[in-house]
Amino acid sequence: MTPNGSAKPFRSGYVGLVGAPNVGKSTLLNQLLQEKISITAPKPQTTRNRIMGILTTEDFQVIFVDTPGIHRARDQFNKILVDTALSTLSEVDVIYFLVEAPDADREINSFILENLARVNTPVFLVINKIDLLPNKQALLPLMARFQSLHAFQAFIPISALTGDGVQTLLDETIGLLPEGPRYYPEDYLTDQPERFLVAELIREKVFHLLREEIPYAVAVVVDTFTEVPERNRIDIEATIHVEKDSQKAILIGKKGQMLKEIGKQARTDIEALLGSHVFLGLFVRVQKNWRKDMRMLSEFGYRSEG
Ligand SMILES: Nc1nc2c(ncn2[C@@H]2O[C@H](COP(=O)(O)OP(=O)(O)OP(=O)(O)O)[C@@H](O)[C@H]2O)c(=O)[nH]1
Ligand SMILES: [Mg+2]
Repeated sequence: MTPNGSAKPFRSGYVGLVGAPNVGKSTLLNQLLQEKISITAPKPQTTRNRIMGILTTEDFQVIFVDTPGIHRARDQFNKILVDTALSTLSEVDVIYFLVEAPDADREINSFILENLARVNTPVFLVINKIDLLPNKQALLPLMARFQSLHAFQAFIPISALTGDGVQTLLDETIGLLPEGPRYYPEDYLTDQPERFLVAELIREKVFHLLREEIPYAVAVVVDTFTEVPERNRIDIEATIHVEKDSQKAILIGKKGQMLKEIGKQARTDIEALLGSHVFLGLFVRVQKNWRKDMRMLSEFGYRSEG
């Protein structure tokens, strides 16, 4: 018997979301799931881990895998991010290669295409951010160019932000999934533990509120997570690690204003995620050059999965 109890075969499989930084991979994951699983920001290299979002219905289960943006990595830390994304390609049933409609011809795309050519997996060219196109006619030459570069399964224009085209993308995807089991219980949304999601929401606020190098120098770790059922509250303490004293000063801000704002915005999102009141205590710590320290990288949850 299939998990849906009918003669119709249950389909399941993995879909990898890859592309250059900032093209909207995480926004698309959240749109597909109608939940905020993966953090987003108008800056490159927001996502640092492989993040699964699980969509289950009576007839199928799709496990979408969000990945860090693929770019020319110049240091060890960024190489780990790119490896995490590239290793996903060989482990999924379907690939979404995302480009942004207003700026599709990014130099890095040729490198991504080289890697797509190595796997025998159907690839959708997902042309995102079509809400920014004043004239949809611009899609035609874009598709013609990409058509000559890879044997894509299909071209699907979407707006991950508004949801336009996303149902079509999903429908086309299900048709390609193999018959298979339900890998995760039906109420599972992600494989990530709550602590990770909480740390990510704090990191997202740093991306939104601070400029230049600060978001890149930040790693967030949840130190304690304590449920206080009699008060219907969860007490969370988290540390924001930075690389230099000067960054710590900026993160805390004048009279602690910046840290307070990060905490306020993060708490709103964390309460929505956990469905509970939250007490959030934030600490800032200098961990000199953590991005160059393999031990710290691994402690903060960044490791090459390649
Ligand atoms: N106008 C518009 N903006 C979008 C759309 N999709 C994503 N964005 C915006 O583009 C920016 C980057 O989105 P992300 O989802 O963080 O991009 P990403 O590809 O996950 O980026 P990295 O994790 O850094 O690789 C954010 O400011 C999003 O709000 C879209 O369809 N239309
Ligand atoms: Mg992302």
